[in-house]
Amino acid sequence: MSRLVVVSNRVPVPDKSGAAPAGGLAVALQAALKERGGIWMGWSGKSSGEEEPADLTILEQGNITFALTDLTDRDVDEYYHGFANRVLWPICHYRLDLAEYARKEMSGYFRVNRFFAAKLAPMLEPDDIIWVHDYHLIPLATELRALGVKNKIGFFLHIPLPPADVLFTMPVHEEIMKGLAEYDLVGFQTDHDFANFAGGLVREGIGEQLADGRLTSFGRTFKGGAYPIGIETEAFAAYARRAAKHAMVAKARASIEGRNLIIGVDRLDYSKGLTQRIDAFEKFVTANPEQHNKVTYLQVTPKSRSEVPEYEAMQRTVAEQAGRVNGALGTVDWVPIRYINRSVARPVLAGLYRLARVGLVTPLRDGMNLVAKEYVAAQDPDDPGVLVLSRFAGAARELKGALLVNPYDIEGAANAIARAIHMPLDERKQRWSGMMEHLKKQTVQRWCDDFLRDLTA
Ligand code: ADQ
Repeated sequence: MSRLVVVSNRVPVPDKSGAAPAGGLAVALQAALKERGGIWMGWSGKSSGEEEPADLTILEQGNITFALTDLTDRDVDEYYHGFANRVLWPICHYRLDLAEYARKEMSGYFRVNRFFAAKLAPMLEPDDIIWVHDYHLIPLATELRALGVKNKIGFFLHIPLPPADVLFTMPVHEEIMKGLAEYDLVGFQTDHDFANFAGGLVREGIGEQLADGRLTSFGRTFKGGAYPIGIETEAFAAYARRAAKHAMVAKARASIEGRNLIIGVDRLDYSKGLTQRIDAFEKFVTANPEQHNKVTYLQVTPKSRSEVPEYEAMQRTVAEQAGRVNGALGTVDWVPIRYINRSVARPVLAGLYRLARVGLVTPLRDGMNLVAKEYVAAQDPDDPGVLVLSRFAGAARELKGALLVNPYDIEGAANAIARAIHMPLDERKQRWSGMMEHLKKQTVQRWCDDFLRDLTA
């Protein structure tokens, strides 16, 4: 079996005991690496200041080599904070208004990809299979090919791919499309994202789809398709079953005092629709006065990317909004919204999901959204909660038992919360069991196997 080489911006390095870090993606990819042996390469998260970074840091763990590189301050600024997070992220989440193009950041992005390729190429063996992850590294195959690498290279995009009219507002869109065409397999979260990619090639007259489904563009013929990412369903469900014993979960249960719990769990990011979600919750409470003091909305939101100005501003906006709603609706014995800015261990998270009658997952746009899947997996089969899910999350293509909402439609979302709170047990069970069956089949392991099978075929 060929070795596997995974490349991603950040690398989940195992701790000293060898345990994989929490998170299904890390677990699944490490399992694939363990089976085949191989390398996981990426940025260490550290800066080397102004100096060119020294050699790669190499950590060996059984048959897996973790290879980490530092980046200079300028690289971090231009490649990571700059082009990846202030151009590609907003554009791919349909936020043209937030994209900031600076020539130097674009060139920094391509420069760092060239640097990654130069570090990786000497470690490769001729029949290694290379799997590149996410929007930070789109041009990596181009750079590896330029160095003479002939291996099979696959790419998976974890975030959405917008239609041509949005994507092509980006000045370097042609390099990005060409970059994707250098792979042997390009995977997306949903059929919509794949259709946007294939459609974009055709629309611009730079490619076409062949009768067998493959694509041709920029002189290359390659495969593409939808590979919806999953979670470790059984493991997550087991966490949730055991979670009641967890002190923190028991405390949470006691503190909601028999009220219905509504839960939201998201990184602090404008794509997650937090302000619209708080508006919808407020609308739900004001339109249903009998719910006063009967519900608690817990929003668990660790800060992310605080170095990017939009994120810093959002931290203030969301906190102020939650405070305002609590001030307006709360009483001496009831705080309607609990807003927490911290990470929670996975077993605790599973327990909180299970306590919640409603899972509110209402991103304005999301590649997949694993929280939606985790919420479903964590439910008690005898008394499952209801998932209220944005139609603009990739997960909406799969989770047919959810109440689908348009997160921009505040009244519609408020009505869905009310419907979820009042939903009879039979309907809750029926909606939940179909979704759970699906999640037991479409696990993160299956995602990994399907992608690697198609890449190596
Ligand atoms: P994200 O945008 O990070 O991922 P998501 O898919 O929801 O979004 O994954 C977040 C993960 O972080 C979940 O596993 C969740 O449990 C965890 N998490 C969130 N808040 C947490 C908290 N407070 N404490 C602990 N854990 C927390 C990107 C794309 C998604 C895509 C994934 C995977 O934006 O669309 O689903 O990659 O491909």
